[in-house]
Amino acid sequence: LGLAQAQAPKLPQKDSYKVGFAQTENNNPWRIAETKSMQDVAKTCNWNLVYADAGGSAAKQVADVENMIAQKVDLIVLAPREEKPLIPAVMKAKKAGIPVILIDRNVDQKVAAAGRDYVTFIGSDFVDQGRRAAEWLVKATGGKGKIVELEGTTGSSPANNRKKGFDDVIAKQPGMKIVASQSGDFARDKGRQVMQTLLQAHPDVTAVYAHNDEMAVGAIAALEAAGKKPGQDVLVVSIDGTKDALTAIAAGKMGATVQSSPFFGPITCETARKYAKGEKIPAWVKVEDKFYDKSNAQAMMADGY
Ligand code: GYE
Repeated sequence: LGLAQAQAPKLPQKDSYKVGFAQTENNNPWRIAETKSMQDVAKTCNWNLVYADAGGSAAKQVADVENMIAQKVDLIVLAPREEKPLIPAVMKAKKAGIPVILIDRNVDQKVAAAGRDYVTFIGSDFVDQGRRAAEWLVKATGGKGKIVELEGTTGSSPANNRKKGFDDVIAKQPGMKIVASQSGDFARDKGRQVMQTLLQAHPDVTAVYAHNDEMAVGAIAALEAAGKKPGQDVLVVSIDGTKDALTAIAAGKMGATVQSSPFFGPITCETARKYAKGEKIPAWVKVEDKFYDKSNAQAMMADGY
């Protein structure tokens, strides 16, 4: 029985690295922008990138990481689809002496720890994103409304925490109620379908909070198909900052979106370099996010992807 290593594996200083990037899925604008950011930085950071797309399957993503371990990469950059199922993959990499940097989504903090099992988590404050979305809605409605919440991928850190941040703010509003909260798996057409179904049970809904822009855009389509005017009859707020969302805000169909940047390439390169030099890396490298509403969506269109 070997003693568990107290610290995450080190990254030696080298001119170039073989880096595995285990992506969750690559079928929407946010993921495509993130993948491109990693591929672009691979050139300037001297990375030979081993890329794998899990296609929306945690089991496939675990196998992808195992493959990278077998290929003896120097570093694994992992965007863990869900909080719990990816932990065994993180532990296997640790056992093989390969450092892991988590980007964009986190793993369960009750089981795995930054600095001990993986180097760090680079990403947004999802609780705060949910809070900011709720605060916008409270202000826009004067604290009134029946809300449908479209949740992200079940068991993922952004879905868990975006729900927490939003629900906590709404719970303090006596005039507001979340009438339904259901997963749309962060996907546009799923969001549309779930919204269509929920509208039948709750035709009097006055607001939609979607955990990402893809589901918000899907919900807008469902609202329009049901003869509602999104942005007027039903306010829509979400998270990400995609081009489609900024366009919907400028057109008055969507109220606001909290940014969640997908551009992890440069910050991941910088963090890996610092780690190789032996610098102390914080447990959480926090990404700061902007906020888009009617006042700036048109002007900030170039931020979109
Ligand atoms: O908001 C969503 C994507 O993990 C932060 O995942 C990311 C989220 C992002 O599918 O659009």
